[in-house]
Amino acid sequence: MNNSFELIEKMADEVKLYGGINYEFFQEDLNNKSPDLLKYNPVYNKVPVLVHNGNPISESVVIIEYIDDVWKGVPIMPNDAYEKAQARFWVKFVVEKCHRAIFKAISSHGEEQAVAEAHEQLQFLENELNVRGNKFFGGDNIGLVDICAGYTVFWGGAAEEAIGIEVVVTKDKFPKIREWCDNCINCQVVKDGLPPRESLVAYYKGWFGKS
Ligand SMILES: N[C@@H](CCC(=O)N[C@@H](CS)C(=O)NCC(=O)O)C(=O)O
Repeated sequence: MNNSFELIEKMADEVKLYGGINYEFFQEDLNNKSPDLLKYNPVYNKVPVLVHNGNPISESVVIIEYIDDVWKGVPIMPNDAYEKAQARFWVKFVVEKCHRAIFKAISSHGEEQAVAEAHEQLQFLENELNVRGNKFFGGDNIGLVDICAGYTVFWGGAAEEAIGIEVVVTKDKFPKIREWCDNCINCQVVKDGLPPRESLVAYYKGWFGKS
């Protein structure tokens, strides 16, 4: 592993899935980016970046797939080619549609139209989880879609709590999503990698001006 910059918080969970892999975590100050971040991710200048054997790898999903390719211990991707394609499809959907819509609904403090748009996207996810009927998206073990849905599963809920609304992932409207969120949050490797919920809620209170 290299010197002053490596894995960001998101990646800690993923790496921990493989328990026993040695890694160093470097917290990046995004208001004062380190020379290493600019060197390792010159295209986007963003975290996360994984540096392995001196080689930088950027973009969360690319990093997760790389980890899955290199450390075979606990598979994150399905073996079957069609299931793998499905996992990639739903990751793209969750990141590009759900996360954006949820963020818009929360940052508008629950504005009606924004919430309706978020609900529209989440309904697709609810239906898919219902059809699959698994503990995690792909089966009994946490996988790519569960990991990439972190914002929906954990961060979004903390942000809602910070501004005192419960509009997006409600039990009444989306019971399957709620159950899935709870399964993910209660998974030990996720618990170990997450920051304390109170500190996240406080962070969002500051961000949304409700402190
Ligand atoms: N598509 C990227 C997004 C990464 C991203 O947005 N990182 C944020 C922090 S969560 C960042 O580094 N922001 C700093 C900036 O935009 O200057 C990924 O999935 O890795």
